[in-house]
Amino acid sequence: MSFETISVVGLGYIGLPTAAVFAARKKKVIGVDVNAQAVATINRGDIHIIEPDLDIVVRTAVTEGYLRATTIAEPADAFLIAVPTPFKGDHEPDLSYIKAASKSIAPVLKRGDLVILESTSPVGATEQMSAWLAQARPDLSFPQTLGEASDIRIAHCPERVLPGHVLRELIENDRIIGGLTRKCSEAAKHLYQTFVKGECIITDARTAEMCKLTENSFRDVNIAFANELSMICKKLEISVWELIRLANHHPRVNILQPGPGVGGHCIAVDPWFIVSKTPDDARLIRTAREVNDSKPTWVLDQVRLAIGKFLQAHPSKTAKDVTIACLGLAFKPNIDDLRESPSLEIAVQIAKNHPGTVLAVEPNIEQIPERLNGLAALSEIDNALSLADVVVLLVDHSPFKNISKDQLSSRQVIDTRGVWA
Ligand code: SAJ
Repeated sequence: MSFETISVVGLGYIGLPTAAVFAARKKKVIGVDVNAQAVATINRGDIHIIEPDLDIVVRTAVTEGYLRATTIAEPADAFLIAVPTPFKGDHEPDLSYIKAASKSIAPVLKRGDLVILESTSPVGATEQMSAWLAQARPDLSFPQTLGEASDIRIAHCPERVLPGHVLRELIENDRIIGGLTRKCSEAAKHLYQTFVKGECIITDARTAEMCKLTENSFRDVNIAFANELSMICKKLEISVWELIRLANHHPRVNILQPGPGVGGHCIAVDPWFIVSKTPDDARLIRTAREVNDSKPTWVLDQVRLAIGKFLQAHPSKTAKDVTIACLGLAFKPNIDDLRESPSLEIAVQIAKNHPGTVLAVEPNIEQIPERLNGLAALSEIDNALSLADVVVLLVDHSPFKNISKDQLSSRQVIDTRGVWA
């Protein structure tokens, strides 16, 4: 079993780093993406996404000739599919990108090839992908019909890396590998051992699919618990930050931190893949999603209350005279990633509804996001604080931790992250 040429389909936040680490192990890597601009960028040795150190690894891989990108699939010994799996309609998983990726590689598949689905997927998606491939290539045999003797090997190996730490986690994390047969799993394990230093653990495809969904649902449920506590504590006039700190002194309690809601592409999406398959049973998982999704609305209520309090203390002023500073727009601390960010959503809603000035502070970006353009101004921390009557802290970026009590005094402060608690 040898994999000399590896094709990675989908060159985004997971596919590109994965392609780059294979290339760094001197494998010939063909990256495939439908985005011609991204392909051109990569072939120049540049990157189109933001991830620490990825630019250096990609540049080296391209310059040394190990990584090349293209819009049309080419023959390879192994194919890794790392395309998005968003949801559509009422939180139903959208597998259309996996279907399109399967169609794109089917014509170049040959006997002995390995196809791995890396995209986070609902249970059954790997079997579905295999069925799509079989449909497109009736001349080849697949595990669902020929088992261990099949021409093509199929496995699911979910990515589990943390944005911002992708290159380290890709190498160090353990991998769960679920083949449609044992031989499929063994082949995939052999491939990942090219660069993975963590353990490569074999299971079946459905368990591997569910494992990834379970990890992110576990985190979502735990964040929902913290978020629910924050709303309860507000009513009971208790500091949730102190409460959690104290409760976590118990040797078997480890509560996560409340925030303005759950953002990003993963934790706010994946639990729905469990709910949509088993709606009657996944009650806690669904409720956790609803609790976390409702948190931005709760924060907006707190902002309204704070404006009210400010106006009560300044009877000569109207809402038009109130300046609000929103601190942080990213979906989590110390990154510039605004995708599915509850903080950005809250800032947009404030800016749309507040008749006075709204200042957005986001130290990790240089341009006001499109959704805030014309509604709010991007401002430096000190400037925003000197002008603000109401301060809404939305992300615990490191620079916000240095803000002094003086800079906040006589302002209404909503600290959704407990930075100044
Ligand atoms: N958050 C809180 N409170 C907390 C922790 C997180 O409100 O105590 C919020 C964050 O602010 C953010 C959201 O949750 O808005 C998600 O952030 P995160 O750091 O928990 O996770 P992601 O989405 O960046 O990455 C997750 C990781 N999964 C787990 O930790 C179980 C990562 O390992 C996965 O690879 C990734 O999802 C993925 O791609 O699925």
